[in-house]
Amino acid sequence: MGPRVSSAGFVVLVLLQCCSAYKLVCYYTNWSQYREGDGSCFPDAIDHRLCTHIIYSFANISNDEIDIWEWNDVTLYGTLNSLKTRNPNLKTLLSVGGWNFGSQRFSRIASSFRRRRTFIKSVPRFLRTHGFDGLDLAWLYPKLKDKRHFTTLIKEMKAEFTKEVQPGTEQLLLSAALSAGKVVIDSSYDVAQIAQHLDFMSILAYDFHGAWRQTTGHHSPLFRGQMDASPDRFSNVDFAVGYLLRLGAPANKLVMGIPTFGKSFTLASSETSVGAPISGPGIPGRFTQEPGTLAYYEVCDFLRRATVHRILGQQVPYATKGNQWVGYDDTESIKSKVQYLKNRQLAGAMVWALDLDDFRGSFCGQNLRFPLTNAIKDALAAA
Ligand SMILES: *[C@@H]1O[C@H](CO)[C@@H](O)[C@H](O)[C@H]1NC(C)=O
Ligand SMILES: CC(=O)N[C@H]1CO[C@H](CO)[C@@H](O)[C@@H]1O
Repeated sequence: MGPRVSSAGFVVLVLLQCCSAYKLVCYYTNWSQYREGDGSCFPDAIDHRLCTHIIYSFANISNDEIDIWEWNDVTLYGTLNSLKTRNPNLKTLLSVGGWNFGSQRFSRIASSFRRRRTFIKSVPRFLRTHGFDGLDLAWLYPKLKDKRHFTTLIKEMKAEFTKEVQPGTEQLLLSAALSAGKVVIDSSYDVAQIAQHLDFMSILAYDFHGAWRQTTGHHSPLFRGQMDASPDRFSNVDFAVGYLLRLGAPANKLVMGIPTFGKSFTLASSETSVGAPISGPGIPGRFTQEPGTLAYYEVCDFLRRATVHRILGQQVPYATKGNQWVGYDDTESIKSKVQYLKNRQLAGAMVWALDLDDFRGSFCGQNLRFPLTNAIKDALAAA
């Protein structure tokens, strides 16, 4: 009887892992360690049960080979990858590129056969040496002239991963971070082609609205706003997801980005609604120190004595206090977003970033660490 029970248990376990599981892909950023005081986040703060995939961002490329960025990256790679001893199902990826890296350097490597070879050859060795399970390409963003080379890079990288796999090791994973902006999608991605070679694709479904605009607006609305005129009708999660699907991205490879940060503005008048005039970005958060962006834990601080509104059609909240306005996500908007991605039968959710969530559980109440990421996890697991 014993063996029968355990083999039945085994079957159930395999089934659970195989088909019902949504991905929860979580980014960790290498520079969060430098935030002051309680803002400083090291990989050992990460709950090993929270995510299915953790992506360390970012790695550099030097002499056309993948390379560390920070002096202590190798130590942090080790800390991150040691989470896998406590959760053997956890996968870790290393993301290469990012905003500071810039598009031009990627372009130079991807467009030259020789440089591309050098880069691709350097990746499996580097990932294996440091204990990663895969690579995430964060080329932000390829331009029209790079479109073909981006596809080639992905295709050849995948071929290298396929060739590299040894008995007893799993094949390295390959993912990419994709813009959710229609203009970039149109010019930069051969969606159906790249999808074939990627294990999953993360849509950066946020930053739709920022201080470059003259008015307030939410940066990651689920749906189009009532007042959104022509170009703005593309600036929402629903459009981006639908568009990528129409262009041939298989739903089961699309991972929908959910931000654990807000975008803030300084109001130019006493008007505080969506579409109110602004004079610039919001004042920097105490820890993240970046005008116009607040970590969720800084939003929680802001919410004390602030007025909270929900943008009904868009299913996201914003808060105002004095001349400050911030659009952000909370556990309620996350429920709507996760329900949405389930209805669309997507592969799961991506979080940017673990270190912007209330990772200490000391700012947002309830004593719960990672409240937003946990909300995503719970919503994904709910029937
Ligand atoms: C990244 O690589 C480039 C090219 O080799 C190099 O100039 C730069 O200093 C590197 N950045 C860091 C932070 O190491
Ligand atoms: C690619 C990237 O953004 N790397 C960052 C790692 O952290 C340092 C801060 O110490 C940033 O300067 C780098 O830009």
